[in-house]
This record gives sequence, C-alpha cells and structure tokens, in this order.
Amino acid sequence: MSEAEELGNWTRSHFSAEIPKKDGSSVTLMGWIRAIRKVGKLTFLQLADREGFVQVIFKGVSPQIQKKLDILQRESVIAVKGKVKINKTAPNGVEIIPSELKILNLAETPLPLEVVTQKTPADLPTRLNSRFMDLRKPEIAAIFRIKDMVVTAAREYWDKNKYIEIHSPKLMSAPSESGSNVFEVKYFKNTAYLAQSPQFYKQIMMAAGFDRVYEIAPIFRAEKHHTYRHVTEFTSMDFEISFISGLQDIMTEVENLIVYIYKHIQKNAKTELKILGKKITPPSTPFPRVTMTEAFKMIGEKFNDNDLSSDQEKLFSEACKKKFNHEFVFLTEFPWSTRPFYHMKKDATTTCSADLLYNGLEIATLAQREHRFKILMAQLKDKNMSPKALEYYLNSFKHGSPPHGGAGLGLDRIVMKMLGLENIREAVLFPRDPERLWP
Ligand code: AMO
Repeated sequence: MSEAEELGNWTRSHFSAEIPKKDGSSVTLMGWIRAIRKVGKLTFLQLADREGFVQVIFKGVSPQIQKKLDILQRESVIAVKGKVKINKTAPNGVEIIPSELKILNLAETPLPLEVVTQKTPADLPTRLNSRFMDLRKPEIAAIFRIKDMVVTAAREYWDKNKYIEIHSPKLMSAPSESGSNVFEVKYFKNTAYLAQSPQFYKQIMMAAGFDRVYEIAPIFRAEKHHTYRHVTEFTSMDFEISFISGLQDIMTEVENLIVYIYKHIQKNAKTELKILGKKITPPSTPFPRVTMTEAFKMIGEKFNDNDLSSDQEKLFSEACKKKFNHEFVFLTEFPWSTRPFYHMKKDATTTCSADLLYNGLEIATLAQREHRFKILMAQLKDKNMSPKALEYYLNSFKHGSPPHGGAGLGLDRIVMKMLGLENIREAVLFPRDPERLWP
C-alpha cells in the first residue's frame, strides 16, 4: 500500500470550521492528523486544518482502511470522505463518520517538535529551527494571520486616502540611511548595498509629483546587537506626503493609520485574539506628545542633546504610563546631533522629527524633511557627508521638491507590541539575526 496516495478527483468541500451542522451531510476534508487515539475497535483521529480541527471516528472499517489506520502517524497528511454526525460535546459540534480515507503523505517519526504545546514548551531557537511545525500551532499561526490583517488594514487606509503604492530598489549604490549597519553585497564587479530604508526614493517620489506614496517592503540592517527588538531583515511600512505645513500633519496621519489598523483588527481578528487570549482597544487620539527636554525632566535627568538610552527609555515609558495612561506617545523635538541630515531643523539644535513609542518601544520615526536644496546641502556638510554618492537624490531637490514629510513604521514591532510578545522574532516568520540565517 502506498504511503502517499494521489488526491485524484477529490476536492476539499469544507475547512473544519465550516462543516455544515446537519446530520448526514457529505463532506471531503483534508489536513493533518493532530492526534490518534485507539479504544478497542474504535480509532479517533483529530484532523486539523488551517481553520481548526474535527474528530473523525473509524468504527468497523474495511480491511483496506484498517491497514491504513495501522500505519498512520501523527502529523501525516490525509483526506477523508464521510458524513457529518452532530455531537454537541465535540469541537464545532460535529464528528465525521468516514467512508473513505487517503494517506496523502505519511509523516516520519519522531517529530522534530510537538505541535500541541507541552507542559515544558520548546525554547524559541528550537521552535524556529522547525518553524514549519511551530506554525502548525493555532496560537502561532494566529500571530501571522493578525500580521496579515495589519498589512491589509494599512493598505486599505492608504488606498482610501489616495496614496500610491511604490516599489523602490533594495539594491543600492550607496547606503540608504547611514554608513553603519549596512550590508554589502557583491554586485558583478562592484559592491552594492542592501536598502536600509526606502527613504531617498519615497522623497524622490514627492519631487516626481506623486503627492502621497507608501511602501510595505523588507529592509536590511546589519545590526550586531542581539536584542529582543532587533532583527537584520524586517518589514518597513513607509509613507511620504507632500504639501505639509509641519510635523503635526505627519503625526496626525500616523495616529489615523494606527487607529484604523486597531479598528480593523478588533473587528476582523476575533478568532485569532481569542486563541491568543488578547483583547485590544483602539487608542484614543490625539496621542500624547512629549518633547525630548520634557522627557528628560519626567525621568529626573538633565537633557544634554542626547538620545534616550534603553534604560532611560524604560523609565520614560513608566513615567508616561502614570502621566497619560496611554499606550502610545510621540517623543518630539529630537536634537539635530541624533538625527539624519535630511530632517528639517526647527532651530540650530532641534529637528522637526519624532519617534512613536508603543508601550515603551520605538515603533516609528517621523519627520518633516528639508526640501530646500541649499539648506539640505549645508546640512549634509554639517554631518560630514559627501554629496557624490547621493547625487541622484540631491538632484531631485534642485528642480521643484514640495514641502514634505513622512514616517517609517516597523511592522514586526507593531505586531509584537500589539500582541504583547516578548521577542520580535515571535512576530517574524523566519527571523534573521547575527546568528540566524536559517531556515
Ligand atoms: P528608523 O531607522 O527609525 O527610521 O526605522 C524605522 C522603524 O523601523 C523599525 N526598526 C526595526 N525593526 C526591527 N529590527 C530592526 N533592526 C529595526 N530598526 C528599525 C523601528 C523604527 O522605528 N527612514 C526613516 C523613517 C522615516 O523617517 O520615514 C527610518 O528608517 O520600528
């Protein structure tokens, strides 16, 4: 007997969660055997698919089916034809009395990872090594179904607000954010750099007259730190808009986007949130705004034109929780010394830029950009950067770049914080970090 039968003309009639609640209905189901239990002449199979699972009860079967049952292993892939039997105590209120069984692929034993979470769960590296098995767990799959909904919501928001989606190059002739943290790749006889941000291109699109653009794409950072919030490849949700009066317009846009995403998840991810035991409530607007000077005052320290260290960030987020009782806070008026050359300056030492913190973690950077060529060149010089490699970008400011600004939001960090996950790797399908380039 074959251990991998062909599907032939069988087609799936339902996912487990959609099985009609009517005695005697005929169904064809396909999925993985999550559990096998034999009691006397009865064999109970738990058939799992993307939407849940259903119990299939074999009783008094033909010798041919019995032979198949004898060799079945957990996590094998099967297809079953059978009839629905109502049983109020069963999951979904139904059981399946099968008439035909196909083994589509027999799973090897032992399994590299248990799908049903054990008393002592496997550690994250073990889980990531066998991510395909890990992702069969409903509570892990739920994270990525919610991530999908976050992206759907963002796209919907941007589409409704007349943004145009762009796809900017990820292979670059010069680093896109800063010289550090950049991956070099061999590019024929030259060196290319992996994009650290779509920054320059989204700004060029403003000079191109596209007015409002967004991009959802992977970006790469050669981050050496092994932390709970850094990976070397992540998904950035970027947008850029023209004809803004100031940073305020960008902050409002970010708030509207976040609230839209939250409402969408609250409405559409009920099943997933239940699996994860999470509740979410759309945040109220406006989000609190705190200048860097105020932030240092709130933690009782002196502001010396420096960024908050990660310890200070923690203290600040505690202080914010007490003061505002809000999950989000905009940290504004970053010092020029800590920001890139393209941020517009508010005065000699301060920029028109902000970070958005979500329960203490930076999830977005926002800024009004310097769109006046001469000032931009002076700022570049001030940062000791050479205009040569950035000529393609700088040229776009010479011939009509409108006042503009935008933001970059870290999708993986948003999902991590929204679901209260402890490590960003939990929110990335196949995370990349200094020690992990596999699977
Ligand atoms: P920034 O460098 O702050 O800004 O990045 C934007 C957002 O990306 C996320 N992020 C990361 N997520 C996971 N792993 C990392 N190593 C990592 N690094 C950054 C954070 C961060 O807020 N060009 C600007 C954006 C702009 O001004 O429009 C930029 O890239 O959530």
